[in-house]
Amino acid sequence: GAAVPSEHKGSWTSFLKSISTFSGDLSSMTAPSFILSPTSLAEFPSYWGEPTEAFIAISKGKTAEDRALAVLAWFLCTTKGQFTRRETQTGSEKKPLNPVLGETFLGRWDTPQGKTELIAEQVSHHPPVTAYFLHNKESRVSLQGHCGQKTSFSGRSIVVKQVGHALIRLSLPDGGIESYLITLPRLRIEGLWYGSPYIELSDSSFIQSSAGTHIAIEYKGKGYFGGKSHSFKASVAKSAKDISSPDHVIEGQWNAKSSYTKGSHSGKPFHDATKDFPEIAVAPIEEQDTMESRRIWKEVADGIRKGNFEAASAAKTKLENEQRQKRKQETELGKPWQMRYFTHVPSDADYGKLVKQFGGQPDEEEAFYYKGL
Ligand code: HCR
Repeated sequence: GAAVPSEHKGSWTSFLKSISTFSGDLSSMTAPSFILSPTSLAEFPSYWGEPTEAFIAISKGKTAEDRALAVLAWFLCTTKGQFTRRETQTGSEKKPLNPVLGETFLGRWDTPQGKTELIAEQVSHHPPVTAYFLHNKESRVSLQGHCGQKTSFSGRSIVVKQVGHALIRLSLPDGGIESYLITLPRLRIEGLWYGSPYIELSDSSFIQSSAGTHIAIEYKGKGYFGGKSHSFKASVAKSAKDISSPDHVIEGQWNAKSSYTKGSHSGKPFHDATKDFPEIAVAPIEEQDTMESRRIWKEVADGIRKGNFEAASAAKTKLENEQRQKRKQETELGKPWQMRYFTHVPSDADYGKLVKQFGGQPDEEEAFYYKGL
């Protein structure tokens, strides 16, 4: 990776010092300008939709196991964008813009199988929480979820716990609904001391189907499972209690390729994320609503892109003041801000049921349900 440019060495060192004693909300942290991204965190849910064909293919599975494997293949395909896109595009992970309350990100992918639509809304500012809904009507598959982050510092890296979960819902031809709980992996931001941060995944995450199928995914970096970075091992079993003798094991690199290493398909390829997936199509900024992400951040983003950090910072200060003003007014009028597209559910029953099926820790019971259906 690129080393810290000499003119930035001082600011990077003091940034590292400040994060080493920091715990909580990374978004509130002032980072040196060369590490700033012109993209708002509100756009990140679009990574879930980029492997559009794999998302739609979930509905094509004939058996519950086929569908669970399709959910896993789609999930793995999304991780490449989620955790490596900024690094592959710019040489290092970057600090995204912290969305304002009520900021939205809307877009779609058009494919021969119909339109796949994304609706994302920033439902909390401090700490940042983004709620999202992705759906393809024709194939009757949807994804609903939310994500916040808890960060801490450990040794040489920042550890980010993703707070939230995602649920796939699929209408079956017989009228029933199958759901899949997707828990979110833990991230480590590495490479900080070299000034070129990148993401590695650690520990494990799970996919639990309402039909019983349980998938446990273990993540390892360089030096484990075959030595490569971004490695994983997924075990697929009929139910959580059978996970120690899985029907399938799949191993490989989540950002690239994997194959079956145990079970009836052993030796066959599994997922392939080596080609680039199509990015979301978004309305031109002039046609966007005033709360849409790229419209809100236009001046700040232009400043960052052109390296005019004074302009970016002035535009950001203006935006922050406007936001403070809005919140103050709402308090004075006794009219608190309301979500536009989502409803807050303090304890999500679907989540509770699926967590119980695999004996997971029900620590993120809240959910945000899309209002539009
Ligand atoms: C941790 C992170 C902000 C959150 C990003 C999340 C967790 C958001 C939800 C997506 O579905 C998945 C996802 C992917 C990103 O990899 C992750 C970001 C990576 C870095 C960023 C920090 C706030 C930036 C800190 C500044 C650094 C570069 C030192």
